[in-house]
Amino acid sequence: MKKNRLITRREALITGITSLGGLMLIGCDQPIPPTYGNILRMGDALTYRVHRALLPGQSLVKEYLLSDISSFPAIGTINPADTSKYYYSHIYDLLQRNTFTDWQLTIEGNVARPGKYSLNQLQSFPSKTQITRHTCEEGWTAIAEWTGVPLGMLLEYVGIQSNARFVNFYSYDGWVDSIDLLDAFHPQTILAYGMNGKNLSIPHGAPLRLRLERQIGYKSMKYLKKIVVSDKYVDNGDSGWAWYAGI
Ligand SMILES: Nc1nc2c(c(=O)[nH]1)N[C@H]1C(S)=C(S)[C@@H](COP(=O)(O)O)O[C@H]1N2
Ligand SMILES: [Mo]
Repeated sequence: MKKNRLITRREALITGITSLGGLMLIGCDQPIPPTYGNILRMGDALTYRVHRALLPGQSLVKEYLLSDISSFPAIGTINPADTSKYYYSHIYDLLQRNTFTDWQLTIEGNVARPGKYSLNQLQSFPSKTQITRHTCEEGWTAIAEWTGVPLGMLLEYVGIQSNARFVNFYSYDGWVDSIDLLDAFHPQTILAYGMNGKNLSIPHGAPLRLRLERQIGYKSMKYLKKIVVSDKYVDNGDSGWAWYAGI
């Protein structure tokens, strides 16, 4: 893989995006994921390279028809306000009691306009609706319609800075995870507040979750609390789940 071919693809990807700095592949003959060198993350390097090198950066996942929508189980945390669980969040409990009127997404880090954004504010951005297939690492898949704000649009709005390389996510049930800017600016990467034409329900991550359509289900974080744009990535530790899990 030669530099000029990667750059050509990258230029194609960033058409229309002005402030994408620090994409990690620039200047590398072989793309490597940031988890490279961690023995428990060895699988990342292979899948990441294959996806990044063989597929065009902006390839889209298939979108389905309304008639394809299936039943959809809720997996992992299904309510951070459950007092019997180790991940119980008192703040989430209060927010939920008030139907998330006081909920705000914190956005900070390498952005010109850090701040807190209410659901109303996020819903005032142009929205994107997509019907996609979710694939869980446990072996099931399901199809749903998701509506939300494209993450790339939000990052543009808050003024992502040129030293940014990753978007780090924090949830009310204590999850931390991150994605690179290629995935963050992918047109199907959205922060979803709607599912199948209704407000996102609590089991599915209310009031806001990530939909990261080109990676496996656990990367689509539910119950979003905070986003930190950074030149560093946060990781969920050695959970045994790959950081990069392309599908
Ligand atoms: N915050 C948070 N996000 C999460 C999870 C979770 O437990 N907590 N589970 C993940 C897993 S493994 C999957 S398959 C999907 C499930 O989404 P669903 O509950 O809407 O089916 O959410 C992912 N995001
Ligand atoms: Mo999953």
